[in-house]
Amino acid sequence: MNLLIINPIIRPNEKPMCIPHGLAILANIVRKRFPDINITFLDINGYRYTEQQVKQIIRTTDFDVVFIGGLIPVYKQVIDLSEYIKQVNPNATIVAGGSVAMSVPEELLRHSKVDIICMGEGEVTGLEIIKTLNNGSKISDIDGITYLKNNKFIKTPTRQFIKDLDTESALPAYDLLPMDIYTNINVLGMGKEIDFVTARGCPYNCSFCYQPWGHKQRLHSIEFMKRAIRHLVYEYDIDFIAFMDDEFMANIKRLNEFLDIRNKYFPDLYWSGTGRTNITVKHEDLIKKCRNSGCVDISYGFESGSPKMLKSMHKAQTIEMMEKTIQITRKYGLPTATSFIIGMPGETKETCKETLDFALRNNISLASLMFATPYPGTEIFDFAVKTGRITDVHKFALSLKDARDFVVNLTDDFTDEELITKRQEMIDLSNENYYKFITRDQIKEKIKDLFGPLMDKTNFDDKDLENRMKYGGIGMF
Ligand code: B12
Ligand code: SF4
Repeated sequence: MNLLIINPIIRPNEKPMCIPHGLAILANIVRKRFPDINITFLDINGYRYTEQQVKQIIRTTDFDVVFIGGLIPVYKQVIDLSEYIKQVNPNATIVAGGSVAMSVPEELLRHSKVDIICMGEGEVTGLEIIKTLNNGSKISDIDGITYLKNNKFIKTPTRQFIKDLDTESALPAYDLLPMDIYTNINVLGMGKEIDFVTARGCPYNCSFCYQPWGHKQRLHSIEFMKRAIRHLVYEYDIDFIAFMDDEFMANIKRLNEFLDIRNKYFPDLYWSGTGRTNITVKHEDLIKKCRNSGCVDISYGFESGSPKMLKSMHKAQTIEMMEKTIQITRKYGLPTATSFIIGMPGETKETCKETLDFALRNNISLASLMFATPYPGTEIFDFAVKTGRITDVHKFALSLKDARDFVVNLTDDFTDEELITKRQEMIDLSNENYYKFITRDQIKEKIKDLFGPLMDKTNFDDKDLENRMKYGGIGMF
């Protein structure tokens, strides 16, 4: 059997930034379990192939099964690619997974030539699909999938989450990816950098977040992390890892263990992670330890400066926690990488003013102010459907891009134009204030201080600095 795995383009206007973890993990698992299967990994995102190049590769590749996946903004690409694949090879079976498929399964099946959707984690389901297609047995026996039969949706029983990520999942098949491209990003960190995911599931329940992996966090063990980091450092010369977990800091014990192995075995490794204010305010000692253990950035979803909005998002965080987090962050010379949302249900001019006042009071930038976007599978998506703001899910999915792009107005207090103008005004006013307190040279000094000797290895220039400041993250202190 020949398997073609396709990774569509994410954020076409930026350099490819993130490893396609889901698809590359599946590639590794399939080849371990079925060594005879010939795998072609078509990484459109990594190589940024043109449409013509993609078509040519598809035409000239032998395949019986196609695995395709990604985030919801690749919805249109999945539809278009599936059409083309079936033109070239009508007998191929197309299997889609990831949030683009499992958050809108019925729409995708109806509007594309996708045959099967994997409704959850792909490690076990993906293998079962391959096995079933290989030996010609019935797909109806596979748990965790959805498909169309005689124009009716069939949803097989839900598959349980895998229990042990270490043994039931795997590292991505890095050797099938253009690692030179992925490790030369220079947006998140410095030197040769890569992103990595060490957990699934999140204990929280924010109304704008799509959380298919449940509320119990499942973690890779520290031994797995050690092996993975060793592989990345020795095989790919990695200097910097961005931990993209939903909540990298949620498990204090594992975080401590990670800091210990970093200091013992990888003292030259720099890293960034995702944090949460309720944890930071209780564990200042840990933030200090992070800073002394190669951490250059802990990013926080602040979301709003209005207590009312925080409550309605179920953020489980208070304004006091956010302010204390900024103090702690500054105390240890870390950047104030905080993201905000404008336009949630219930947002008013008054709540926007509270957010702006929060930013001005704390001298932070609102560079990462996103539009509330009801991604399918979230609580605010249900709200948008219920209130008639989304009437055609397929059309809506086609329109989805980045959360910096406005798609639908969830407020009653703003017109679309007012909301778009308000966002820009808040970004501009907060930046105007922020740059009164810090100069570009001071920012550069702080970055130098964070990255130490790694700075000398890279060509850090003004363009690089501008880019980092524009998108928030490492560049705002
Ligand atoms: C890293 C990341 C990114 C990266 C890109 C990742 C990539 N693949 O290239 C970047 C930073 C670019 C990004 C951007 C965005 N992201 Co993002 N991102 C993530 C994050 C944190 C990790 C993704 C990951 O690697 N997971 C680990 C792997 C192992 O999981 P997986 O990909 O889902 O794969 C598993 C299964 O889904 C399945 N599977 C996947 N594909 C396939 C295919 C087949 C055939 C099969 C059988 C199975 C299968 O098997 C895999 C193993 O179990 C997730 C949150 C999360 N925890 O997943 C959000 C997440 C995917 N992102 C999300 C969103 C909303 C966005 C943005 C739209 C947000 C924004 N601010 O604009 C943008 C998209 C911008 C754009 N224009 O496209 C949402 C998705 C919502 C949705 N309904 O699609 C998530 C779930 C965050 C959240 N909790 O809300 N993101
Ligand atoms: S936004 Fe972050 S904390 Fe909230 S549910 Fe999603 S992953 Fe968890």
